[in-house]
Amino acid sequence: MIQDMDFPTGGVRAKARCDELGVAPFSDQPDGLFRPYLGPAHKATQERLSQWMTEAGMRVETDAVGNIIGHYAGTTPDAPVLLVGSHVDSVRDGGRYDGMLGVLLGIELVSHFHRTGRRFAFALEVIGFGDEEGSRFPTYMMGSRSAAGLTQQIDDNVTDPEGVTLRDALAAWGLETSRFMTARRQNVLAYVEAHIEQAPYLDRAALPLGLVRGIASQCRYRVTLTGQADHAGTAMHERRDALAAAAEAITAIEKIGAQDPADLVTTVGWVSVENGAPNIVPGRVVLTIDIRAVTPGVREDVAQQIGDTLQTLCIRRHIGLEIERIQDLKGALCDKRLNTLLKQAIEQSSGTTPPLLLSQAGHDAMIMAHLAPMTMLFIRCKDGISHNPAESVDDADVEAAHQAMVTFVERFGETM
Ligand code: HGY
Ligand code: MN
Ligand code: MN
Repeated sequence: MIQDMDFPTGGVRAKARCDELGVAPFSDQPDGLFRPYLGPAHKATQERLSQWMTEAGMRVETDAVGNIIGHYAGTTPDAPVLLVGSHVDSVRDGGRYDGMLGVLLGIELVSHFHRTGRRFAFALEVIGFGDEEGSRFPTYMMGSRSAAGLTQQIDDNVTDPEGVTLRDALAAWGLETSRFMTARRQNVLAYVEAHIEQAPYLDRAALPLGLVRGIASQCRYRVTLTGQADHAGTAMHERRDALAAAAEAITAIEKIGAQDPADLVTTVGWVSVENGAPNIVPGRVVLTIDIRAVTPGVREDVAQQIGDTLQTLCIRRHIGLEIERIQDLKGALCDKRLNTLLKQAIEQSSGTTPPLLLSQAGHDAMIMAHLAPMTMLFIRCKDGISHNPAESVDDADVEAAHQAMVTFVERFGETM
C-alpha cells in the first residue's frame, strides 16, 4: 500500500500505483497483467481504488455496470461535473499503464485539490470503466457506453473462455444488464482522459505530452471459414483446408491495410482452429478482423473490399464463408475549446507545445463524446509499445501530465 510518506504524490505516485496494481491480487495472470472485467483482480482493484479515492476526499460508488466513480464535491451541492477517467481492465498479458494510468492521474488530480482545500463551481468525478477492452467477454466499451447513456443490445448469455456467462459474472457483483441504463452520468460539463499514446510519435519527437485531434473509427468482424476436416494423408488437390484459406485471407487483409490512406490499419489478432492436430487437415477456422481509419468512408470501403476478397478466395478453394460484424465504433473528434485549454495548460505547466495527434487506438473518450465535449491528453510511452508487458512510461512524463491536468482544471474553473 503506497502512502504519501512513501512516495511523492502526483505523477510519480500514479505510476508507482500502476505498478502496484500490475501484479496479483490485482492481476488474474500469475506471470504478468490480465485484469478482466468482473474477475477477482477487478474486485481487488476496485477495493484499492476505493481506498485511494476516499483518501483523496472523494465519495465512492460502483454503478450498475461495475464502473467505479469517485465524487469530489463542488462549491454547491448541485454543481455540474467535470469527469476525468479511463478504464481499469486490461488485455491479456497487457501493460500496466493502458487505462489505469488515466484513472490514477484522476485520483492524483483530486488529491492535489483536496490537500490544498480547493473547490470549484463544478464537482470533479473520477471514473474507472470496468469493460473497455472486451478482453473477457465478446463485448466492448460496455462501461463507457452505459455511462454515456447509450442503449446497448447486450446478450448476457455470452460466455468467457471458461464458460462463465456474462449474466453470472454480473450476478456475482449484484449487477444485471437490465439496469445498465441507470449508469448514465448526470450533469457532465466535459470528459477528460489521460492515456499513454500507444504509438511512437511522442517518443520519436522527444516530447512528453500530446493533444488528440480525433480517435479513429473502428469495426470488427468474426469470420468463419468452413472446409472439410480430413486425414493429413489426403492428396493436396482433394483438400478443402480451412487453415490454408485463412492464411491466404490473413496476408490479403494485411496487404489491403497497407494501401492508402496512411491512417488505415487492418489486424487479424485472433485465430482459432477447431480440433487442430498435426495429422488433421483443418476443417473449420474462426478469425477476427479489426479495421480502423480516420478518413471518413474508408473503413466501410475497406470492409467491402476485404469481404469481396474473402468471397473470391473461398469460392476458388470451395470453402464456406460467414462474416459477422461484432463491433462498430464511430470515430470521435476532441472538443476544440477543451483542446485549446489543455494546450495552454501543457505549455504553462511543462513549457512544451504539444503536437496534435490522431489516435488509432480506441478509447472510452470516443464513447463519452456522446455525453459531453471531451479531450484527451497523450503521455509518451517508450517506443510506443502497448498491449504488451514491455509498455513503459517515465516518471517525469507522468508528473508533467499531472501538472498539466492540475493547470487544466484551474483554467477550466476560470472559464466558469
Ligand atoms: O482496441 C483498442 O484500441 C483499445 O485498446 N480497446
Ligand atoms: Mn488497450
Ligand atoms: Mn486503453
